[in-house]
Amino acid sequence: MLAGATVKTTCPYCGVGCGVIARQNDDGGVEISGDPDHPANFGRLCSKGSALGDTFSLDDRLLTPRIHGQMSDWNEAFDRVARGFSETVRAHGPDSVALYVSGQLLTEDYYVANKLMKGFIGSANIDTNSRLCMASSVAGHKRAFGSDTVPGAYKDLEEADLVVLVGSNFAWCHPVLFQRLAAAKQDRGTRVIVIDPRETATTELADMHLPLDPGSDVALFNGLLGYLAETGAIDHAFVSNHTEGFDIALESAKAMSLSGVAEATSLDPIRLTQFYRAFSETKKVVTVYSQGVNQSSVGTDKVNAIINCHLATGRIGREGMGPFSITGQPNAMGGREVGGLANQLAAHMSFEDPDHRDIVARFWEAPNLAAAPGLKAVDLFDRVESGQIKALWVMATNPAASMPDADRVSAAIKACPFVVVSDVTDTTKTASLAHVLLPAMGWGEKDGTVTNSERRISRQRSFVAGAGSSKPDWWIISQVALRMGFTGFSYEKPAEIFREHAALSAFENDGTRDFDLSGLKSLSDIGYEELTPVQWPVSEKAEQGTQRLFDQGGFFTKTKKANFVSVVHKPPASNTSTQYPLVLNSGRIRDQWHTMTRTGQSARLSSHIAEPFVEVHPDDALSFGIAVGDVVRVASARGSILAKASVTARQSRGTVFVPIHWTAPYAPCAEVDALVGSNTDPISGQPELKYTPVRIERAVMRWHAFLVSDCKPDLASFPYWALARTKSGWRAEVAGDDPISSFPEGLKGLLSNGQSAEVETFFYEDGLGGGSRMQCNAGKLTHAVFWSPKPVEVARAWLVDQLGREQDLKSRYALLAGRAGADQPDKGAIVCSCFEVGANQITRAMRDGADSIDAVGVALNAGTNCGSCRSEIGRLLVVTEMKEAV
Ligand SMILES: Nc1nc2c(c(=O)[nH]1)N[C@H]1C(S)=C(S)[C@@H](COP(=O)(O)OP(=O)(O)OC[C@H]3O[C@@H](n4cnc5c(=O)[nH]c(N)nc54)[C@H](O)[C@@H]3O)O[C@H]1N2
Ligand SMILES: Nc1nc2c(c(=O)[nH]1)N[C@H]1C(S)=C(S)[C@@H](COP(=O)(O)OP(=O)(O)OC[C@H]3O[C@@H](n4cnc5c(=O)[nH]c(N)nc54)[C@H](O)[C@@H]3O)O[C@H]1N2
Ligand code: SF4
Ligand SMILES: [Mo]
Repeated sequence: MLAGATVKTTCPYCGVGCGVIARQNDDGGVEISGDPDHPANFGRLCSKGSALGDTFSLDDRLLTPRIHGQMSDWNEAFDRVARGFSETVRAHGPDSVALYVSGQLLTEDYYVANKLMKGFIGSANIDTNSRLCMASSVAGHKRAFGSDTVPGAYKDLEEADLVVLVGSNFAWCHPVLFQRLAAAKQDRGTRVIVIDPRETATTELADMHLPLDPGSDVALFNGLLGYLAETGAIDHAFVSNHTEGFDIALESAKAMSLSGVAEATSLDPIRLTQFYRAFSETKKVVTVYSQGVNQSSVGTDKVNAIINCHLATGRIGREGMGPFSITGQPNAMGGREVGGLANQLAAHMSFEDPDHRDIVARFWEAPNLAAAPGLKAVDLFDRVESGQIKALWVMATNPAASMPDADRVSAAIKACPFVVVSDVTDTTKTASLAHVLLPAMGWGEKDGTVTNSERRISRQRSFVAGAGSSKPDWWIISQVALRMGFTGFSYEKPAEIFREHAALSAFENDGTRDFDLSGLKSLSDIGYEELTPVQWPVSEKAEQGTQRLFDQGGFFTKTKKANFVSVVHKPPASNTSTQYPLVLNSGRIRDQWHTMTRTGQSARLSSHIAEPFVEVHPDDALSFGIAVGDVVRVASARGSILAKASVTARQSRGTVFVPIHWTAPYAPCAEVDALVGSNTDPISGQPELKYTPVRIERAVMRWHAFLVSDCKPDLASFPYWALARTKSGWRAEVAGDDPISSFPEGLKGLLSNGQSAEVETFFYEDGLGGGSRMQCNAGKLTHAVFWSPKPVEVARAWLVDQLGREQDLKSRYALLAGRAGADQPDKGAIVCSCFEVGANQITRAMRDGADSIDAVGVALNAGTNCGSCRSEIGRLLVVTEMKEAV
């Protein structure tokens, strides 16, 4: 791309699928802005999207193929992979090999992977991290609609009068949609109800928050169905014309009385009735749901309990109405379209239907189409462990860290005779276990399509050359397929693959299958290049795509009617006990993405929350002897982790929350999936990632330290450490359990020996076992270490800013004390990562009269770019007002 040139593409993070414009700077960097024409975001971006330009560093990139850790080339790597897979299949049959892929692949990559495995190798042992993410929604959709169809569109969130968010931290996980909802609320007074066991940034927008007991959503929505029937809110015409099974579903819903629901959910019956009334009386309701629903041993039932209420009221596929499963990854939806899940065939066809198997086999000219569904993720890794799967290829996901029972999964991968990993980096735990490591092109380099939560297909376009010898995933898979001797993989460009995918969706379809891209099957190369975002189905009847489905019925069951599914409340698969009395919930934070391979590269994004934490209710903190800032050991029947205590009444009593992001290489001690067990939903196979019985205790640490350094410190020897990038180096939190009398022995290696005349070291000890030590080179700060027997209290954001700066005598005193002088007040923890505005600055502005989120924006710019921090600013406003009222 030439300086000044722009390319339109899409964001590689969440399932909102925002349009992005990448512009080449004169200095070789890339400037990112929101695409005003993209219908997902109309120009908006969240903090992660805005910081995409920070993630092009080659620091951690995998640049060449590696075999057993040695640099290699593509020719040798392809031979190895093709031979490894062919020989295993020959000796042990097709089911002895497996692919584990990801919603972060493009549709074209995904299509080829699925075709290779199901059509040519002849096994359906290809599953995806979407099993951990969307599988319950897929299963719930298929039970209700006969197809995996999301009926509505984003616009519905703006046209609804009530939006119910169930198990979704919308503000942090789908920030641009959250902003669209917040704007609609301001414009038309949309009511927002949040159903989540804990208070989150999302509950800031809510008119009502129902902190139900974890796992009790089926009881809540069954109660709603009963209430709708009692209050005459049923749309009898819709129910009788377009659905089946209403009476039985209603009967099982009514089996639990209102007081029974109140008991099962621990919600106040008055609040319950208020929610039910709001739902019953409001026609335009959208119910958005995500991982608090899906990641459960009753996830599929939760999905159907929600859909039942929308079918009963006929509120589906109409303006401002519908159940809305929001996807997590950028291409979770595309993966479902190509049949990336082990129990699906391509193009939304199913193994159970012999005609579908026949259609796919003829279309692909597949010699060996898999006859039955393959293994779902948890079972798949069990078979790796038991040795039945002997060759495994992992693409664009990090199962050694993100699967439940991660340590077991990791040991299983380690023991697997042949492991191939395709990734953009070699720093992940899974990559470290690969025999053959293949460098894939990443975002900005690769080219293809993705589908977002509202079925909208958009192009991801390349605008920089691939780093090193990296190649697109579709090409890597095709080359291996060709070397395994299969025909049908001579693709030269993604457009060809897309046309084939579209043609398969249209093949002998005639309106019998929801997924239909017949209108795109003859797209020219130029048409593909210029493709503008479009919602499927795209057919002759709907050339411009389809915004909504099912308002007039037309479901994809045999009878064309939707099914009510009768569901009953069941408690989660595991129980708390005296040994493990608390429930561990896990999820996301605003500025990190999964195992941090991309977002961890950005200093801006790392400034929001820089270490792993465990959120504990104050009463639980008291009974388990935990104070803010303690290092806490969280232990389950599977293992234990360490994280910093965050004590807050936003967490409900009896539950704790740990974010999923910290794993190797940023904080290996805090990998939450080391704790989570592998219970799954019996229908979808999705693991119960939100409900693990645990206990917590204060981990005895003899000292704590905070440090900033201009080079990456090696902290591997400490029991607790968390590393984060800063603008001019690194920051870290460390704790040790060895006794110390002064500067912790293990940290000494961080400071250079001071050989050079330019290096000066200065230090301070407080006589109580704490102190600080600094180093400057040529007058500029290169290292600062603070230690103390207690959690270290210093002005972290300010210290991070001092790194690399010239220090005079006066500032050195301030540095040693870890406190900014009065002339340079400490910003406090960063809230707005776009303008690097901290909590202290915001509260000061509030005391000086800024009395609204917008007024804070005027004073400090905070919240005026991407807006992702607006709910946290709102929260500070409440806290500040409360303090002032006291
Ligand atoms: N910043 C950021 N955004 C992301 C991602 C990221 O890594 N970082 N990842 C993306 C991906 S892949 C996904 S899947 C999505 C996930 O998006 P979300 O599903 O919104 O995120 P989570 O934090 O996993 O969980 C959502 C909420 O479910 C609640 N919950 C737990 N148990 C229950 C329950 O029993 N009932 C109910 N009703 N709620 C419960 C949790 O308290 C939590 O607040 O986010 C996407 N967006
Ligand atoms: N306890 C608990 N566990 C969870 C969850 C939870 O809420 N709680 N959530 C689950 C969910 S919903 C999800 S989606 C998963 C996410 O878990 P993972 O999929 O394991 O997470 P990522 O860190 O995003 O892994 C993606 C990998 O793909 C690489 N990559 C990026 N782009 C490309 C590319 O173009 N090609 C290739 N080949 N590689 C690429 C990245 O470097 C990274 O290593 O975690 C699941 N695990
Ligand atoms: S909401 Fe943020 S992370 Fe999600 S697609 Fe849009 S810019 Fe990317
Ligand atoms: Mo996900």
